Amino acid sequence: MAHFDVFNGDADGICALHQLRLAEPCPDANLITGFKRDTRLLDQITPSAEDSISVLDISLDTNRASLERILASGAKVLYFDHHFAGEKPFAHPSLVAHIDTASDICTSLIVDRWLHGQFRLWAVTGAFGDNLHRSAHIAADKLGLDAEIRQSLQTLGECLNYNGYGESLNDLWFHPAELYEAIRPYLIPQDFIQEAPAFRKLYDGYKSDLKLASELHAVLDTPHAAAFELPDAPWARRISGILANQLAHANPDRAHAVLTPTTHNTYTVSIRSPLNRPQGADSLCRQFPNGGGRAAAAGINSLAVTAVADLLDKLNLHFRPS
Ligand SMILES: [Mn+2]
Repeated sequence: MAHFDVFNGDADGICALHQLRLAEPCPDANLITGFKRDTRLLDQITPSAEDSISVLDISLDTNRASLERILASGAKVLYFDHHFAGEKPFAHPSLVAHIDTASDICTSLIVDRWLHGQFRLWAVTGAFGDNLHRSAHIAADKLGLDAEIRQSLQTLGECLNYNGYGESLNDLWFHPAELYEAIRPYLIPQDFIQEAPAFRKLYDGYKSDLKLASELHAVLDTPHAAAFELPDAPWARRISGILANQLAHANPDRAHAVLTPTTHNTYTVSIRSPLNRPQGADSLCRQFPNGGGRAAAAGINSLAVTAVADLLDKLNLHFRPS
């Protein structure tokens, strides 16, 4: 009888699993995770009928075929998530699913609800990591946390989230399973922050990557839109996911593009609409092959080098105030 814990390797996935395992320890669980964009994790397991699986923070829609296969084997599945779950509802007698796709909810908050707030400090951390600041503060209000603790949980959430970004596991400071295991002994995040060498390493790495990013020159720089091209380096691939958010918060009236080179001679592109006018990122990205996303945050998976000039022109026009 084996148990599998399958979780997204970002802050939300790690903090969701940690809450669940503080409530129901399962020290022998097999950990299945990956870097943040590696979300087809259920493909990796072939359980038998007596086995059980907990799944956290990966889309049911993306994993539907493997979930059907796993349930057909007779295994039991407990599923927590906030990503798109597909047009058709999914039900099976061996599946217990807690899925809520509201825009102000993340998986750590869904698990917090299920556990009646028993380990809420970790839910606050996960919500900050998923960039849900309002929801994180609402949960922090219920605990009566002061500003200093909120700030440290926000920093931890950002550091855990940052560790999930890269083109492959080689870019990361920690394999997400290793990071989860470093967190596992800690009942409260403040102790992890103060005592764990893993936190120190992550925090120092985050600060040093951010400093390198702050030295970049914009390839487009207007009052309403800016674009930055990162070099082909591990630090750049690690910081790419965070950089667009940081830029958006620092310049809330400006749209931002961050271009990250891939090993296939193309760019992955993150677009953020201006925070104060969070519309248009998706419609801009859909003008390019492999482009899509949400109104406030969208991206292009594989932009040809020859299409960069066109993207910068369109970015500038698209967000020009009318
Ligand atoms: Mn999440």
